[in-house]
Amino acid sequence: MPRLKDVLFKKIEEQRPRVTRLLKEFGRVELDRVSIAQAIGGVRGVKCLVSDISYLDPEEGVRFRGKTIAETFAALPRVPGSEYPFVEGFWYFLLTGEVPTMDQTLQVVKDFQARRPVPGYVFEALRAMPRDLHPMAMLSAAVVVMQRESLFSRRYNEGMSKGDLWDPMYEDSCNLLARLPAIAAFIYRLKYKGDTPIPSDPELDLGGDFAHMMGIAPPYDDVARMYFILHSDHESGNVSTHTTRLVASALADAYYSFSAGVNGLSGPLHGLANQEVLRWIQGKMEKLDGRIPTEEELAAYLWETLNSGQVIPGYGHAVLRRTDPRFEAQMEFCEKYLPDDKLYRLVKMLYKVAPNVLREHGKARNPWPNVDAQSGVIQWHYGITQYEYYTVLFAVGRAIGVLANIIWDRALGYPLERPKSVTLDMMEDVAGIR
Ligand code: AMX
Repeated sequence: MPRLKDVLFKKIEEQRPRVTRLLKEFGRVELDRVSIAQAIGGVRGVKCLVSDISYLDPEEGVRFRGKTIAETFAALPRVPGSEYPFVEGFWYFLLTGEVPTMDQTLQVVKDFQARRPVPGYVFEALRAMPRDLHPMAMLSAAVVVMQRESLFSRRYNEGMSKGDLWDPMYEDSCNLLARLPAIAAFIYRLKYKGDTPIPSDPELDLGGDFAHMMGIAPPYDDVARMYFILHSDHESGNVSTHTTRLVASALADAYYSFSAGVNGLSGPLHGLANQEVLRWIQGKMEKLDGRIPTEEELAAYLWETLNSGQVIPGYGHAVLRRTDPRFEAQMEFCEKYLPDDKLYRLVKMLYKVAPNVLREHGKARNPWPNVDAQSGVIQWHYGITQYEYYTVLFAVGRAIGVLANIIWDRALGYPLERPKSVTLDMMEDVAGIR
């Protein structure tokens, strides 16, 4: 049975001539034009990035390698006795575009198990940090400290051909991804459980081992699998993916690049929104001494937040124009496993009330919930009540997508990213007002 790396190389060789032809024969064909509003407005909607890992349709939501979330979950081999697929099989799928068989998946599981041990100095570095440091800062630092292990940097320094760069990028990415769950769980148990790390179980798959190292019983293993897959990729323009690819485009290795992506994810308009959602919801419950508010009370709270100039966390999206299917997938899980959970009932009520309030408010182009609107609720239900930790979970999932992207970036020889900037004077000249 060919290894994942061999299958990937075959795919790379198939794709390379497509890039060469597009560049050579059609390089001057226009994909898009850029307006002043787009230049000032965060490059919204400008088609200028390339990725085959996932695509985000504003009306339909994300497709991983052409498959919707439901199709992805249905197609991939599942962990025996579990309702969700192996994360390792999803990694195979994102990298190659092919749904792996159970045997191919188990081969990756084994490969990842062998890559799993985290160098001891990473844990020592984490222990030396102040315990009240935000866990995202800890994660980012741990990843960059592990840069010492980078094969890509070592082999680049030894001198290697451009066409081979994907190979050590693949090795670094697999090592990093296999180790991230142990690092994330270590941070959790260091910060919130009195420094009581639980060693990895070498027999378990990535999701199962993460639940084990967190010290949380099933079905949290399925929560981990679902959560990591859902958060993996959302095409390439979002801050964490774009940052990782941008940094990697300077031929920085996977450790430097992903650490930078983690920093981007820590912003409240991006990954940190999941901690903000729970903070916001619980703020309301506290005001009501733990009582579930009525719909009217919730609407009034939404207005209070909006009128004080703050955003409603977990609602709106830069690209999506409907309810995020990643929100719906988590809702399905909640309906099955925690339909009576108090916070979940509140999230459901919010889903009923918030879109109308946001529409009436009239600013957000998309009044519907995004992935972050209820992910914290599931984590809270299984005992992770430290909501500042939620974005770390997002980051472990996001690693799958961004690392797949940077392997392909090197495989297809994508160059250093270097968009052009203009001055306000220049824009006024173009607008004819100067
Ligand atoms: N609450 C209040 N106002 C909102 C809003 C929300 N949830 N979503 C958008 N708006 C406002 C914007 O702040 C903007 O106001 P401005 O004109 O005064 O600057 C206006 O509506 C237009 O924004 P937009 O084009 O609809 O969205 P955007 O592309 O500028 O921003 C996003 C997208 C996600 C940053 C924004 O919807 C937001 O701040 N949402 C809340 C935070 C959040 O949930 N982030 C997580 C997103 C998913 C993820 O990356 N994890």
